Amino acid sequence: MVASFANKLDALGAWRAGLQTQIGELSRFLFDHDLLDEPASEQLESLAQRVAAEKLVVAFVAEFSRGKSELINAIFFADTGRRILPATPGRTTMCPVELSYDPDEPPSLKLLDIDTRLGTQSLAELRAHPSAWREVPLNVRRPDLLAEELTQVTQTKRVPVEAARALGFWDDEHPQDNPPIGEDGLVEVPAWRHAIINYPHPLLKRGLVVLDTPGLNAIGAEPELTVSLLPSAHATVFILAADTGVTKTDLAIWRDHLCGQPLARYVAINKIDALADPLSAHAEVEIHIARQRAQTARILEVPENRVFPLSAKLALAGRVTGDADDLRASRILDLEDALGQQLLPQRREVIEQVVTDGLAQLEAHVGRRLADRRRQVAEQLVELRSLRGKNSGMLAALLKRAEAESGEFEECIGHVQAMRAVHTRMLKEALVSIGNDVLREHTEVLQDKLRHAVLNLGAKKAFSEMCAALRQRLEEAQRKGGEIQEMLTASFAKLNAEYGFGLATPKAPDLTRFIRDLDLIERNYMQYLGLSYAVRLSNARFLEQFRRMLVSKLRVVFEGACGELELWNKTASAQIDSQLRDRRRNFKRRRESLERAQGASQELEARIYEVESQEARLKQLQAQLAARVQALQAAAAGPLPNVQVSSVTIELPLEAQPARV
Ligand SMILES: Nc1nc2c(ncn2[C@@H]2O[C@H](COP(=O)(O)OP(=O)(O)OP(=O)(O)O)[C@@H](O)[C@H]2O)c(=O)[nH]1
Ligand SMILES: [Mg+2]
Repeated sequence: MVASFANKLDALGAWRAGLQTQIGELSRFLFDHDLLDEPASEQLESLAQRVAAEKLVVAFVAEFSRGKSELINAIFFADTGRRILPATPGRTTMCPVELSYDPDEPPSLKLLDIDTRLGTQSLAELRAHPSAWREVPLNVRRPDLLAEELTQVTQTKRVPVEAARALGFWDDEHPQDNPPIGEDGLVEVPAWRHAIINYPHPLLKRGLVVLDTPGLNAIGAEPELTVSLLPSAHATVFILAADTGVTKTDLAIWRDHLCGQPLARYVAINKIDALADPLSAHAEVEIHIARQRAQTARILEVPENRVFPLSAKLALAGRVTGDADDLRASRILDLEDALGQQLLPQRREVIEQVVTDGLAQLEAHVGRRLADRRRQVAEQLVELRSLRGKNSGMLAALLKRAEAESGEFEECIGHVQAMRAVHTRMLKEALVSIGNDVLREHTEVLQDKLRHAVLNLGAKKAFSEMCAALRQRLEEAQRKGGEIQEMLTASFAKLNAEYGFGLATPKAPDLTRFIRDLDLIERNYMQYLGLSYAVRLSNARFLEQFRRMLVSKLRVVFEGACGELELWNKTASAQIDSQLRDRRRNFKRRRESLERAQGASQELEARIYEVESQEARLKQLQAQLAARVQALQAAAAGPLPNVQVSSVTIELPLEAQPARV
């Protein structure tokens, strides 16, 4: 059988877990051999974090009732033996639902009250405040209770029109989209703004995040969903229904939210089972499906091989009851295969690059330390061997010389301190150009311009001007990093020549990754500044939320760039500390050797033997390090392991449940 998406994702997860184990082992190895200094430890930690944090976000987007929740149930939750996410006719999922797994927290459903929209805090900010969420523990061992608990994502409440307007669910300009007013004078609005399900599914454990969305064209859709969550998803599955075709509202959602996105887009034409007709031959239905597929591809302007006619209902039923015919007829494997074959290799490449870059940095840093230690030991050996056969007068003279040299060496401290002062000042200047204040300043200017733009005509221009200015700041920081590198190269050359250091400047810091991230944010946010959003942007609260969302996105980029620059500098200057320590230790050893050699000649031989074995050990250590780095690199570049389908099951024992869909 062709491996399903779940199966492939599991393989990616297993591969990543393997990388994490190897990173942990490498860290222990360095620690055991006194090579895990602060920069090395930070480099490894950041590598481990990036490998672990690489999430794969797949969003399911569609008009209401197209079968998003049912499709998620069929792909991810069939092994619970029942329907887990509520999927019923009509509007069901009332707020965006994020399914993910954080092992530090118990399985739970977290719900954010819709009234938080009245404040200015963005969803990203509220995520950091656990008290803002209502937390419901989840019964993961009892699928029936679990499904019951999850029905809360469908909750609504009735409020006066005024409250609905304040929450963004009532728009006087588009009365046709407003919810009907009941006899009590109230209208129905969602009870929650966002839901997060923390669920120990093997795939979620391995970094998959699934985003189920409520029908998107509904007015009052969470702004953060449209400007932040969807654009940052790695893939979206857009769902149509075979019995309705591409409707006007489907098309509006596609154009407003998915068209032009630089992400992987898949289109599912769901509910093909509904086309079965006792009066038509099977072949006729097939022709109809093929025609609909071609038409959909043409209307949405996507390649036909990205359009998948399927039946989520048959797929779920087939998987739950084990009916292979139903599963085959559902055609769900075609979509799962495409997701697995196109999406996962992409994610894998990103992680491989992270590992390659991280290892290159680490190897350069640790390799330099080891090479320097070897050089020291070699010099010591030359000196010790030259002592053979020397009389005590000569030894005393050598001892005196060693002491004098040690004194001269200590004079380097003044130079090192002077260089440090310059270095600190330059680094501070580089960091200031991409600090938080700069970000705040620029976004406030943007907000001001947006507020005053007539019908937001100048919004796009103001936004792209801000992005250009921020890009310049990053480029400036990059240039300043280059200047620091030049300064360090000159100072290191001087210290090496005058005091016998073996300092080498690491390769200049590279901030292009952050410039690329900024470009992506620019592309994603740009579409929300067009005329169709003008009305919403003229609302002060929406504008403030927009700014906060933007700032939190930009902050990640700028803080990342600051962190990279700081780590680079730390790595460069940590060399001095470790070499100072090594040099001092060496002088001390030299003195001890000479004192010992003054005693008996066996002592000198014992010392030579000791240093020789030290040299052999260092050589061995270098080889071991190279082998470990190579193994990790090979693992990162290697094929994904073969994982059996059976591993994609819930690990917690489920109580026997009758199969029920
Ligand atoms: N016949 C048929 N019905 C389906 C299929 N998939 C979903 N449905 C039905 O369509 C209805 C809506 O499905 P949901 O999964 O709730 O749709 P949704 O897109 O999540 O809708 P909202 O949550 O309201 O945005 C339910 O009654 C499902 O049983 C399918 O493949 N075939
Ligand atoms: Mg739903």
